[in-house]
Amino acid sequence: MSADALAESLDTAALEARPLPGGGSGLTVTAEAYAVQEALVLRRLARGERITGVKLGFTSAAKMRQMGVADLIHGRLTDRMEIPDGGRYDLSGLIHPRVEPEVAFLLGATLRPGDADPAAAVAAVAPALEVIDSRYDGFRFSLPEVIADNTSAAAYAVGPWRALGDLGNLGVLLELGGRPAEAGSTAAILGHPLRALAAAARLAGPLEPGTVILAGAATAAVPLPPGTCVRATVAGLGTVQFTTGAARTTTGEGA
Ligand code: OOG
Ligand code: MG
Repeated sequence: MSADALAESLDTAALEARPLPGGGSGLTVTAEAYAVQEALVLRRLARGERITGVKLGFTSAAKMRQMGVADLIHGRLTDRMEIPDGGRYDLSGLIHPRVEPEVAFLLGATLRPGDADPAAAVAAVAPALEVIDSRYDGFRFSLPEVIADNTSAAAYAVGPWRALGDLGNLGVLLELGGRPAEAGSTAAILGHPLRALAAAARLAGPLEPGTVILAGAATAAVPLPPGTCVRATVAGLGTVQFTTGAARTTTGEGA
């Protein structure tokens, strides 16, 4: 299948909340997978969406273990994916959403591949939540397939921005309905979240001022239930939260 045809099938799977079988794409080459991702993102832009940032995936051992892959990947974020901090997020159009706690960077200057001091381009940092919703049945996919699927990106929320301080080893807590679901440390993100910044520059740069960069989940992702307050706290950085609305009405999930 051509990149455009694969992008169309992933786009339709997302729009209709009907997953595709993983392993069926025939994709094996990373560069081809990114070409599909680009075609998929272009379809969103053609619908009037605007790129807001970049996300990294599989920057922590917890995520690599959970998903059975071992390579850094990157995807694009758009304005349609934004959930306001403290807001409500409707699950009805989703397949099998999961949520994970992250750290977000906001660029104040252009970040270029190979920049000696990527932190110098950072205007602010914040706790973040990412919602992922693989367009493949049961979240089962090859690495090229998840790249093509814009790295499972579905939505994200960012807490209050604050000046960049030492992010090396901050406690990370994910709570669902007031109960702890996952706990970890920012050190799980490539050993230090600033490494994710350098990786974003290398893989997706140059990145313009105003770009949001999600550094990748510090813990495994957990299923996102309806009618629940979801909160991530990063010690010293603060808290971000949203409340989920209705679940989808049709079933599309695999075993
Ligand atoms: C892919 C997305 C990975 C992260 O933070 O590691 C990711 C997936 O797990 O389906 O966003
Ligand atoms: Mg993520």
